[in-house]
Amino acid sequence: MKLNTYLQLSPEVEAALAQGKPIVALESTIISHGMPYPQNVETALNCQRICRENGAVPATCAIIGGKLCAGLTDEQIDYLGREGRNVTKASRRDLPMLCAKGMNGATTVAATMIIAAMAGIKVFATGGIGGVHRGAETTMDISADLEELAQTPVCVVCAGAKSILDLGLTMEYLETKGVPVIGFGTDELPAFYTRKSGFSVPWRCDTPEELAAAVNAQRALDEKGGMLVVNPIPEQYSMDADVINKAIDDAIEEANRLGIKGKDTTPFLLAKIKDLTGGESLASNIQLVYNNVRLASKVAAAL
Ligand code: PSU
Ligand code: MN
Repeated sequence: MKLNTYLQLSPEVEAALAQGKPIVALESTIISHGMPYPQNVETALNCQRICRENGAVPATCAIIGGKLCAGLTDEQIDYLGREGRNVTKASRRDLPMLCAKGMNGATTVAATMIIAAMAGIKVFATGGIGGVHRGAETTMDISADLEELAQTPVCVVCAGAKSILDLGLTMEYLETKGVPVIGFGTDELPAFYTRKSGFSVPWRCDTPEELAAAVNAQRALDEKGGMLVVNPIPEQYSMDADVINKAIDDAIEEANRLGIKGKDTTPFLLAKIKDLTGGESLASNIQLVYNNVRLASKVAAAL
């Protein structure tokens, strides 16, 4: 572990690191900006329980009082959930000022990867990653998550990316940046709410052990560089493609009409899609996160 005055490990995470126990990092923007209260807090606490049931110690990450925290108390998770969008959504560019000012922040995939790598945590589970937004050829809206995957040694388990993004351009970007993208039990990029996107992934693994071997090989080959595991939503929770794609198109149209931009785009779209699907998308979202936490825990245990 790289010593850093801003890093703060919970006693449980610190002990797990010292004992070499499997650990899974979890993000917190999904709590504050990705889901409504109280489902966000329930989901975050269930993720921690599912981690433990699968033999891993959960390390939910956030910035609290200017410290980069790995491992939160239930009270801290409840705070992030209740405050919701009032908490700063924190990506890489926000960390210096949040630390310097002693502020709080909910960490995106990028910022959570930074904290995990600092602590020495190799596996991280979430729902969806940020990517190249539709229309990025004019807005240049490309998530810092992609740059982080290129430069920070953490294996991120997600359910693919939502088609609020341009999935084709997102895959191209990951290829350019040299990020291994591995389908779990699939040759196709899952589209978050659905198991298929029409885009193929370069690599496939069918067991957690195979994924662990890939992580170990990557660490032997390179100091830096993350990995993206795309794990399809379980069949029984996947949504009808026409229904979800219509909701996504309508949400994007409204975002454009209201002039929503930058870091507000993803949270706006997520909330709008939930409203438009009458909550069905939230139920799917929660289940796919649990599915990713289960897989990440098994990978961490197999390392
Ligand atoms: N996509 C989702 N759910 C989420 C996010 C993305 O389906 O909660 C969050 C994650 O924290 C991700 C962040 O890292 O949004 C990306 O935001 P941006 O596109 O502004 O980088
Ligand atoms: Mn953006």
